Amino acid sequence: MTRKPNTLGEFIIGNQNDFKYSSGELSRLINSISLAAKVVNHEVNKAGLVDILGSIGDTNIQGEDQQKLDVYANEVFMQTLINREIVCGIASEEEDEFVKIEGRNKSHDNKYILLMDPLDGSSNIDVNVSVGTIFSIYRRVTPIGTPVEKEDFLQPGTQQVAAGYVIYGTSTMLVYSTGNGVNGFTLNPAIGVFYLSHPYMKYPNNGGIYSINEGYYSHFPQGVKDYLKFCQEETEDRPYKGRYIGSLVSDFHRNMIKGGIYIYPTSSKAPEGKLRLLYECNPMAYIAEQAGGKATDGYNRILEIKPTHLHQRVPFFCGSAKMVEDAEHFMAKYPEDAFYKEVPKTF
Ligand code: P6P
Repeated sequence: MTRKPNTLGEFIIGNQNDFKYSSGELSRLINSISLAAKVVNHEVNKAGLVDILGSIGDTNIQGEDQQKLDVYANEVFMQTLINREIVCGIASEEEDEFVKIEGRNKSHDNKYILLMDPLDGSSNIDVNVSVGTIFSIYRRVTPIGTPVEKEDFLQPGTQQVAAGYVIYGTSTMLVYSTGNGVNGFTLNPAIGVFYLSHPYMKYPNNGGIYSINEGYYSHFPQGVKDYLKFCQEETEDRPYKGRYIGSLVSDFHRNMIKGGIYIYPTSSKAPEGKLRLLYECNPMAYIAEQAGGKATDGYNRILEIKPTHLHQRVPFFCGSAKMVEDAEHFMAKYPEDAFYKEVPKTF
C-alpha cells in the first residue's frame, strides 16, 4: 500500500504528474516559496523581540507606510526566487515595476512568472495579529529566452497555473493549488518541515460569517448596505457573525474552514476598492474557486477581469458560493454604472 504523502516535499513529488505541464520547474518553484516562507516566518515570529518593528519611514507605490517586515519579506522572496533561477519575472506589491530576471547565462529561459504580496496585513504586525504572503504563478506569454514584458503580468486570473498563501498565525501554514484542489500544510518549526494537515480544503457552500470593515458603512454602495442588513436581520439562520481581522489571508482562511464571505467594496475612501487584482484578488479567487467557493467584484467573476495595470484595484466579494450569490443579488438591484456613480469621487 503506497503511504500517503505527509510532507510538502513528498506531496509535490507525488502530485507532479497531475500537473499537465509538469517539468519539475513548478515543483521547484513551490519548494522555493516554502523555503522563503520559513525564513520570513522566523522573523515574523520574533518581530516583537528585535528592532524590526515599526515603519522605515518610506512608502510603497500604494502610498502605504512600508513596515520593516514588508521590505524584509519582499527581499527574502525576491532573493530566494532569483538565486534559484526558477522564474523569469516577478511583480510585487512592494516593487513599483515588475522585475526582469536573467539566469546566470544571461538568458530568460524560465517559463514562469510570479506575482506576490510579500506580507499582507502588515498594519497588524505591531499588534501581533496574523499576517500573510499571497502568491500567483503564470506561464509567460512572450517568447521564452527574451526579457519578460508587461503583458506577461497582465493576464486574467483564469490563466494562473498555481496560487496560494502563507498564513503566519498561531501556526504557520502554506495553502496552495495547482488546479487540482486546495491543500494546506502546517509548518513544524522545530524541524522546518511543512506537513500535509488540511488535505483537499473545501469552502462550505453556505456560512454564517461576514467579514467587512463596517467602519466605512456610510460610504458603501447601497447594494452592500442592503446585503449587510440581510446578514444582520433576525431569522432562523441569521444574524450572521461579524468577524474582521483586517488581514485578508486570515479572514479568508477562517472563512474557508468555517464558511463565510469577505467583502472589500468600493467606498469614497477607495473608489475602485482597496485590494489589488493581480497579487491579492486573483490568487485568492483562484484558491476560492478551487475550493468550491466564488469570487466577484460584485458583478463580474474576478478571474475573468482583464487587467489593465500592475497595481490595479478591484472591489472583492469572496467566499462561500451561496453567500457570494446572495450578495450579488443585492448588488444587482443597482446597475454597475450607477454603482460607481454613487461613490463620491475623492480625486
Ligand atoms: P482596512 C491589509 O492592508 C489589507 O490589504 C487586507 O489584508 C485587509 O483585509 C484590508 O487591507 C484591511 O483594510 O481598510 O479595513 O484597514
